[in-house]
Amino acid sequence: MATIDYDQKIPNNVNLSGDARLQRALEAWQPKFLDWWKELGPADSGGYDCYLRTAVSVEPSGWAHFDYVKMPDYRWGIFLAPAEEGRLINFGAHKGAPAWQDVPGEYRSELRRLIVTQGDTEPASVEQQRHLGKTAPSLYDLRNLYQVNVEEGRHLWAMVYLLQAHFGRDGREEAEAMLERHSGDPDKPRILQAFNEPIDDWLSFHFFTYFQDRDGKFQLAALAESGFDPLSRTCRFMLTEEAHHLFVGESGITRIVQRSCEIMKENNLSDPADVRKHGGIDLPTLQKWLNFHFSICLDLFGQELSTNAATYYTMGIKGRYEETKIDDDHVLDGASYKVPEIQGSKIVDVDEPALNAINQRLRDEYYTDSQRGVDNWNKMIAQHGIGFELVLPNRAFHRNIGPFAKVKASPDGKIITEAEWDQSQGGWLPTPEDRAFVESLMHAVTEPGKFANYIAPPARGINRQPLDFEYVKFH
Ligand code: BYC
Ligand code: FE
Ligand code: FE
Repeated sequence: MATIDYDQKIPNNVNLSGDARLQRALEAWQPKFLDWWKELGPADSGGYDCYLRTAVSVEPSGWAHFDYVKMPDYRWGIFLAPAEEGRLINFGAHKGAPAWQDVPGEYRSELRRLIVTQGDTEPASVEQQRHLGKTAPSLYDLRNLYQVNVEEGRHLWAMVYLLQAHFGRDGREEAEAMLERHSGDPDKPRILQAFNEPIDDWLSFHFFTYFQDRDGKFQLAALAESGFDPLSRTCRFMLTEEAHHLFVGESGITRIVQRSCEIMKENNLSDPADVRKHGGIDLPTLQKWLNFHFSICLDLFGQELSTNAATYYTMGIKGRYEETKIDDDHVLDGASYKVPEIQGSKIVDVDEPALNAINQRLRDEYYTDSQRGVDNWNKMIAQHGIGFELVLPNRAFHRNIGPFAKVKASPDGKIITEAEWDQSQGGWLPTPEDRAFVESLMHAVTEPGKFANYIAPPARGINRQPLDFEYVKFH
């Protein structure tokens, strides 16, 4: 079960050759995927040899193989985590029953909707990041970008497999539609708003992989609890790949913070304008990017009170984060959870039925997890003797979904007027001038072992290779 068959057109550990109809359907979709990759995947990357990891097994020990791969020749495949014998549905109305191996007919449309929403984000992120390869701050970073991109492509395969294997004709139609919606397309945008924002500079990329891939971690973890076993197994394997994406984001921001601090110390600077003159990204600018990316990601958890989420939970198709480690009845009858509400000019936490607060609970857990990296960045700033702290903005700041979408709030959580917002937002979110400045720093560095001035080298290379390893070979 654990070995992956690479002799097939589509590498897989799901015995695809044993299901001719499904194999045909997926092999018919494959060239469409490749056309999409060539058109909307990483720009101008065709023909580069890139030092990438490919999954060769789904065992936690040693599943990755590293080698040079030409970008469009990456072997996108279908990999499920090993089945757990006797796995049960662990929450909701069917708690205690055996996990479903087939789609339960009465929950078909809800399950399809979750899989489609999850699948849609994967190619969206590749589209958002498609121009970054031209301005990578090093070969090491370029390789990490491409690694993330090919794995997001594989995550699309993961969801398309579920659609084609379990949803018949509408599954095939949804698989086509995944390649028809495009990030930022005014007529056919991606489903979730944060996936329609362009990611055109490397500060945005690192915040994206820190914050937006972290939404991926929490959503995939909630789907990994699903009573629909194929979805659970798919998500469990995706999470092992996701860990690297989060590493790229966290270490990327750490390196940018480090470099900004070094520039300040070496030149005895305190004025952000001077940091910019020395080619560094000043800390207040980092804070604006943080405010933007974190706030749009809070929206990805849906409404604070959601009957959709309650329904998914009771059906047993989407659970909570680490559902089985939670000490309660896993049915949530009569249970309550604190949910923020706007009362006049104040934000108050009120008790609401826990079932309706499933999205809010996941957002709270995301908030706590996001804080960890911020604390580490602040430690680094303090170690340089600099008096500045990065902070996560309040959950009410710059929201587009839920009750906070109707009001304006400052990053510290005060409800303010439209006029106050108009006056202050330039100090909180990236302005066109800020974006132009950050873009002015974006130049490709292609000499092995060299890094752009605004970002420190990483602590170590990839797969124990040295920092001056030729991670990407151009031809
Ligand atoms: N934008 O009841 P609610 C990843 C809609 S990231 C636009 O709260 P629900 C990745 C909503 O559809 C992980 N619309 O909704 C990361 C609903 O519409 P209807 C992606 C939104 O369903 C980086 C209405 O508002 N995976 O993998 O409970 C790189 C009411 O809202 C938004 C998933 O998201 C929004 N932000 O919650 C690559 C998991 N939010 O019914 C990849 C699957 C809500 O009124 N998705 N709406 O027409 C879900 O579980 C749910 O769809 C959501 C929304 C949690 C997203
Ligand atoms: Fe993904
Ligand atoms: Fe990811």
